[in-house]
Amino acid sequence: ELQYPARLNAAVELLDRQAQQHPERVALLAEGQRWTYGELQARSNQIAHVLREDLGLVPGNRVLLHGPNTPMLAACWFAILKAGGIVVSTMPLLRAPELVKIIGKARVSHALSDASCLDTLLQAQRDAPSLTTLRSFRADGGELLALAETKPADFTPVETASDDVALIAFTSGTTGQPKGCLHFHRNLLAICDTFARHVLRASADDVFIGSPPFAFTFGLGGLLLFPLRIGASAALLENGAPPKLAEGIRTFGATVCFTAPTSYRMLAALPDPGVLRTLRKCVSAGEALPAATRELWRQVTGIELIDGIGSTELLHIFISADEEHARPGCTGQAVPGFQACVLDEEGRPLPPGQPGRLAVKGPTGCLYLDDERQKNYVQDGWNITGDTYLMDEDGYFVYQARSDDMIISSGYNIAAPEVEGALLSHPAVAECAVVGVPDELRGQVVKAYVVLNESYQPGQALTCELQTFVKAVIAPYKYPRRIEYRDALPKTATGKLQRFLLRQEPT
Ligand code: 3SK
Repeated sequence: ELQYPARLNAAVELLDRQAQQHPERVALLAEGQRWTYGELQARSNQIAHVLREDLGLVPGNRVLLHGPNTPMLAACWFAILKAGGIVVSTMPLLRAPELVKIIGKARVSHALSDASCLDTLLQAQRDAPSLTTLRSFRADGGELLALAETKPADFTPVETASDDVALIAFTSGTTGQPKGCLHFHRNLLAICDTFARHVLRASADDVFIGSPPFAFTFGLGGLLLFPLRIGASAALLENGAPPKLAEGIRTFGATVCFTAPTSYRMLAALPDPGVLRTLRKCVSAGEALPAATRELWRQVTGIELIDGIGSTELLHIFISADEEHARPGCTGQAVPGFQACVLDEEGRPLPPGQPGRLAVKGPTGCLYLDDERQKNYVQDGWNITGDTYLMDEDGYFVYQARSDDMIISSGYNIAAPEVEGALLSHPAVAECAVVGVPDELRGQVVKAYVVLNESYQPGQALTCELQTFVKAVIAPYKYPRRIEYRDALPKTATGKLQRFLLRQEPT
């Protein structure tokens, strides 16, 4: 079991300890920037001074952080914790009405924003009376940096308790209603000391890179907390779309990558996969990993993907398998430190092989900010993640669907991701989403929304071909009776498919 001292400030553990041991080591890289641990520590100390002395922050205040992944955003992140504040992280692409909801719900008093998305935040501030104090920053200037540069490079961090709240991470999940997940200082260390330590097993020589913003906790762990915990480096990208990610991997010689399955598919299709040659560990999460994507990545790079499932509620990955223990079609086993099981509707454990509700316990857990959905998520001490899984005899968990993505057609249970996986293994299909739509005869039928690869044309002939193909890959009753072609699919800011939006469309 993980033990942390009662008094603990995660910024001290993650940044100051490393900076003390090796101030000259590179902590963060970005386009035209290279920050050592010493520099990151000094800048975060200066910003902590600004927060306390100029912006009137008192411990417990909630500070909204807004911007793409940059070294300055990272410095602000640690400055807030050092000053005793609580980080309220927001996705850079959010619109003003979404920010207004978050500011109101989290009672945000201060905000620090990258200049590139300041306008949206200023627009939100007009309808967000709690937000009184806002400063912007850029890598090479901005009002925050101008103030910070007048401050000393040392700061005495607030002695927070290990179970003081450090972070409020918002999730829109796949349903569209944002929930604020509270995380303690100790949670920020716990994810480093479970998944990262036991499954990822990176080293101080590694260079981390990836696409998710810090506001998605998959990115926060993978691109900030995990590398800093072990004194490694992180290359930060403002735009993590596959072409930029590939460029970043090449420029920074990245060795550890965190991104989603779709992105791995697109990287694998690059004309010159040689740019990926420095990679040695690749983590996939955020969406179920189709077996075809695992296979493709192995063929192109020789690397076995480390698949994982996590949640914003539990902060990071709780089921996974390292390269040696990976099994195609399985997410993995409970990460050391976590327990996982499959429960029936009454909360009774199901025997191996039977699909049911995934339940997880561990050093992190769901604590929603003022939300009645808390009682659905935590039942009898178990976190009910909303995923349908089965566990095999060896304790490997096999993903079936999000619980609300199970399609019941003519009495058959059909998992949407399985049909998606089959479609994705056809060369015409770039992306797809499968939902159940009402049907008089069968209750529901399987409908697929398909985005085609460039050289393919939609039409009846292709529809028949795809249907026949799926019937040959998985049990024929699961084939999509309806197929609609789209240019793009609806996704959350973190890249998760919003199947609920497709379900809401008239059929
Ligand atoms: O979606 C996931 O699987 C995930 C993974 C790590 C951290 C957070 C999330 C939501």
